[in-house]
Amino acid sequence: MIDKSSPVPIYHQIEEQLKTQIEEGTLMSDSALPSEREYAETFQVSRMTVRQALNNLVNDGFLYRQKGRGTFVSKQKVEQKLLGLTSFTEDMVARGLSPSNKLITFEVFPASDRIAKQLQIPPTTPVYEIQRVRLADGIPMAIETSYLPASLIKGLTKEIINHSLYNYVENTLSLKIERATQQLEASIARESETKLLQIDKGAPILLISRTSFLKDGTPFEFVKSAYRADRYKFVHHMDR
Ligand code: 16G
Repeated sequence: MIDKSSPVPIYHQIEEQLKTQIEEGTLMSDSALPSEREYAETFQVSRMTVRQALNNLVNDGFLYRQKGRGTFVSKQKVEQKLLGLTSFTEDMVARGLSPSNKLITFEVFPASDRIAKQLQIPPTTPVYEIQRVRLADGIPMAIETSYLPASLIKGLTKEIINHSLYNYVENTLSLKIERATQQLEASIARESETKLLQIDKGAPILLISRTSFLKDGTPFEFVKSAYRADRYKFVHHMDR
């Protein structure tokens, strides 16, 4: 399995093999890896070489270590294509994952200047503030805080928001969602976020702000989301 005459360093060949096994599911997420000694015997290489390969895979997020317990396979990230304008519910269902929500805040309040500007409404216009933890197969993926003009997105309830906002907007209110502009930046989890996302303080997160518009050009939502960087990656395609 290892080609010692290859110009590719042996630790790199081991890394590639383990990555393939992770991607193909031969090495399942959260399963314990064989010991360095076992790998050294299997690959007929030194333990130092195995350690170097495993260290690199830990640093790249493919594996994680637990003190006194060993090395384990990380969960694969959810790949989000930045192509169409889709909802969280649609994205998860398309991947065969089961979406759920944990509602944190559901209020109506007068829009601040900043939110009014994003939604192109006069300041103090009533807006919903809805904060949800969004989960996939029971694992928290993101905290999403949405602001929606109350006079436009009429009749929202906690029950509706516990399912899909976009489904309600399109199928019940019969409004046509057309486009959105989105910003994506890196950050570090704050105390309040670590609890909701079940991650360590200082863990990396991806911050997204999105303003979405109806067909007639009216902004109907301004959303700020914090995604777990260990569980999510964004992929986009570019034509030239
Ligand atoms: C996505 C959108 C969010 C939208 C939500 C609706 C991003 C960054 N955000 O999470 O803007 O409000 O979907 O989801 O993609 P729902 O229909 O499942 O409630």
